[in-house]
Amino acid sequence: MLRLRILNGSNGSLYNFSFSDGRVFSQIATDNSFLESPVELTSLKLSPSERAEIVVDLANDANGEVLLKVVELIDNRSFIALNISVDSQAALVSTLPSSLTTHEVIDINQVVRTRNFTLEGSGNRGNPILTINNKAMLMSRIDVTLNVNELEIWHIKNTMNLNHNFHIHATHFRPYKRNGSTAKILDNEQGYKDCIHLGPNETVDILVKMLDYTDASGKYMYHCHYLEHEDAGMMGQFVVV
Ligand SMILES: [Cu+2]
Repeated sequence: MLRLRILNGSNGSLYNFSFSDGRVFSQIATDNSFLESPVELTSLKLSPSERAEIVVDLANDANGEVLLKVVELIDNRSFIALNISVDSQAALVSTLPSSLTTHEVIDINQVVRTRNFTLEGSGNRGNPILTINNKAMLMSRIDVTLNVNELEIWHIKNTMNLNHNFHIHATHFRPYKRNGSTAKILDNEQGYKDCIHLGPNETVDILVKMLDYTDASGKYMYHCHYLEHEDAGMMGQFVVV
């Protein structure tokens, strides 16, 4: 078995990873934590800055090659990300534990408030203006002040016919709902993350609780992690007090 940590380190590509022979693999961790148990997949979608850890069984590949393939979902390019040469040692079988960790059970009744973050666009292709709550990033402005240890729902709405994601500095969060439904949070998103994908016109609810970093002058960012979008203004700043 081989354990791989995969990062979409691109500026603005939505990547779908799979093995060239379509084999099943197991995702064991998200951006920030183990999943409670391995999730079996044949493909894995990651937007810019999202990470995943996977385990692939190479028991039948001794002295062969296994290719990890990427399809870029926005413009449909594809390429080989990794060419794995398997020796007889790497092909040895080991067993993946069925239980990897236990996540804190979050009591929704403890939610203190819901904040809305609306991702919007105006301008034109040559001069796009991308905003969160109708404001483009401004270094001198603090958009949100959070109280430490308070559980919040952040309701993020993508109003555009375009892919975005939402990344928060200084913390990690738990995905809660997609398009209003807890069931639409995928099995491989059921852990701690710091970036979540929003397809065109999707909404995502996440559970946020700051545990540290209290400093009224210490600014942190939240932003879309598609580079050209954050550059065009889709970013805000928060402090924790
Ligand atoms: Cu974006």
